[in-house]
Amino acid sequence: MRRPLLIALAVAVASALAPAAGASAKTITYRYGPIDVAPGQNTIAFEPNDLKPTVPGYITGFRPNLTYLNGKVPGVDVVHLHHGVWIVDNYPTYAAGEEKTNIELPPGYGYRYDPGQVWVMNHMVHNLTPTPTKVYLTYELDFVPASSPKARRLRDVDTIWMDVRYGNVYPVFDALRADGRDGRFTYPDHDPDAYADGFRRNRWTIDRDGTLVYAVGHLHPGGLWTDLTLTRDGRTVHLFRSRAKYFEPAGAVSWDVAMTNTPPDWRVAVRKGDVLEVSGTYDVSKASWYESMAIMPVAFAPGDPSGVDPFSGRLNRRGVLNHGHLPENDNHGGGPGGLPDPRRLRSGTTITQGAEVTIDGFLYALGDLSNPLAAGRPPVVRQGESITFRNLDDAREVWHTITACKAPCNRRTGIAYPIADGEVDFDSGELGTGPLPRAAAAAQRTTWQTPADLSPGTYTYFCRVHPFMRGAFRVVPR
Ligand SMILES: [Cu+2]
Repeated sequence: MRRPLLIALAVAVASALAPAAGASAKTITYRYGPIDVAPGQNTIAFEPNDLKPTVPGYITGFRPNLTYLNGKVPGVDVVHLHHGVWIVDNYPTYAAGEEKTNIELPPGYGYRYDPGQVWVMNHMVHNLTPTPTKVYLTYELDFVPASSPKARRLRDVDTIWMDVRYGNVYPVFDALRADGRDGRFTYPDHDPDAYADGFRRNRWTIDRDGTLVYAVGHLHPGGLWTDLTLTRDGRTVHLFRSRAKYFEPAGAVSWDVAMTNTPPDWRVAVRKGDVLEVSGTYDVSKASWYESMAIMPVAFAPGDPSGVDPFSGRLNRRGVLNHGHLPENDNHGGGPGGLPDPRRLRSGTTITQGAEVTIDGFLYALGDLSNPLAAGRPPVVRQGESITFRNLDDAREVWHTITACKAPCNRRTGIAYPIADGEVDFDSGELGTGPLPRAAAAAQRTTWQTPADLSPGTYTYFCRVHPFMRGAFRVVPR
């Protein structure tokens, strides 16, 4: 039932470095790394991972985190685990994003583990600052060795990786204010081009009878929920909505969030031929969200007859909050900062058509709000013309964006500020190049032109990758 990942993975022979598991259930903690995090890093890595149990058994729980070398958890506004996926024999099996969801299978189930499995660590650690650092990716496994009496009472589960962009190394979509309905945007429903190639990436056809026992969603800031449905003989039933619970005071705008997972008694009887489908819904009333995700791994117990028929039985659909507020999400930002209001700055250089503004050393060459000199004044462009931005930091594999944010866009950086809430939406994508899949987040170009149809006014922007980077430009009448 496992679908191969549509990417080539470097396969390495795993050697056992992990502590041996004893005869009874236990918790094992692994520290993967240290990972060298370059200034501004936002790259995707696939690396062999030997940090796994040495004996066969079952994994019943999985809790990921990110720490500095001294064990301290970094602030999410400084360095964060954009995602970590534990790929087992070429199939994504355990995963975490910045919301740090824990997997806790209901009693009686376990992911079957064998030391012969080839594990690959797919991680994307994002450094939001120009300062290099080192981190560990940590994970705690609840492990039941096969030799333990408890193991005999466990049923096997497999992961069904439900993802609205399944098969993409970097499975993202944009949730834009302009595409929403009443402030909400659902992917794929609200994007007519979502599956223009005919591949319904958000669907999976069940290939054996069994029972679904656990599911939890993964979203990015702005995300509200993921939905899982099942279709049989033309009838569709809703199975579960994994909701984002925001601790963030400003609402659905940051990583200060936890998802709900299925309740412990959620058991869905499925038959061969049933079609599962996932979607993700974002709040686009406050901002546009670029490079968003909607993923919902499901634990499936093949052959398990204990589920209830989702069409006729009583299914408990009430979600359980996966965890509480995390202290590393405390810097919300948005307070008064030291930057000027660019609307009050004198005009800078007039850009003639074709001239470029470079980005070098995390600085916009013209109009950077942190630059107190004349070059910090907003460059000027005539209505109908464009400014071309070029990212020179690409040479160091640092990628930047020019993303509209509401003026003055000069307040203190935090996990909830700034956001893509400009008067008019514009976004350059991550300006950069590089080898795939490592550089999949990069737009594979280093330049971008401002829209030529902007009305006169001062436009403020930030870098989505490094939100402390702020800038402005000015459009004047012809
Ligand atoms: Cu940047």
